[in-house]
Amino acid sequence: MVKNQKEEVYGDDEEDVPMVKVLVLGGPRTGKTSIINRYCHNKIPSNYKVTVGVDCVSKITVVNGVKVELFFWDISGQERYAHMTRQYFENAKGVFIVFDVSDEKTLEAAEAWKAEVDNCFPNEPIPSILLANKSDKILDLKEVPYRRYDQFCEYNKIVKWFLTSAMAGTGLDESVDELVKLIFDSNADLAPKKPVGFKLTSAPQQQATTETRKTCC
Ligand SMILES: Nc1nc2c(ncn2[C@@H]2O[C@H](COP(=O)(O)OP(=O)(O)OP(=O)(O)O)[C@@H](O)[C@H]2O)c(=O)[nH]1
Ligand SMILES: [Mg+2]
Repeated sequence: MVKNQKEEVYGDDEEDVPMVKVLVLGGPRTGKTSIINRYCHNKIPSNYKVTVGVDCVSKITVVNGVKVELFFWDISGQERYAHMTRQYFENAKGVFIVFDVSDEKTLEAAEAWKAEVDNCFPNEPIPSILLANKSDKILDLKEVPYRRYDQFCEYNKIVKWFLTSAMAGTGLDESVDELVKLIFDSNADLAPKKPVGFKLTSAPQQQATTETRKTCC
């Protein structure tokens, strides 16, 4: 028999769900599109298909018990689209900067992208996290220069970095959770509100905590 149980409801009303724009930036072929597709659709990366300009994918998820709709803006790393992509920075609340941990040269592009973000938001820095992607290509994780990436983040005013693999699906939930928490910390209007009440639900929980939707803000 399925018993009823109490569950705290935070922003359960569809209208209460905060919408949060997250930029995903970095050099070409570092895995930005793959990360988004893996996180939002659990799709395993396959052949490279360049992102033409920008794309946007959204997903509703729950962080700290709060429902939030994340809009991932996938910005092409190709220089040839640079003239059109910067305008999409507006109203972003958080940033992922991606590099390929198996090709350290891509850190240079990561630094340049972070500088672009800083130019765009000179007065109110927005939370930024570095994703060291393609970690599945590293045979021995002891080879990862942890200290160097810490210093890179410190120097470029990036809060934290995570090892991720769109291929293996690792590090993605953790990095998204962390970014959303940082966004809540720096945006009082988005931060979790007090519970509005209680709702009777069936146990065990059968509802998925995430939904996906492809649309733009
Ligand atoms: N091994 C491995 N390959 C990956 C991973 N993530 C992405 N790739 C591969 O890397 C290539 C580039 O991935 P994309 O996600 O298209 O790269 P992107 O950063 O969006 O590239 P642009 O759109 O040109 O800016 C593809 O062939 C992916 O299959 C990963 O975590 N591990
Ligand atoms: Mg892409």
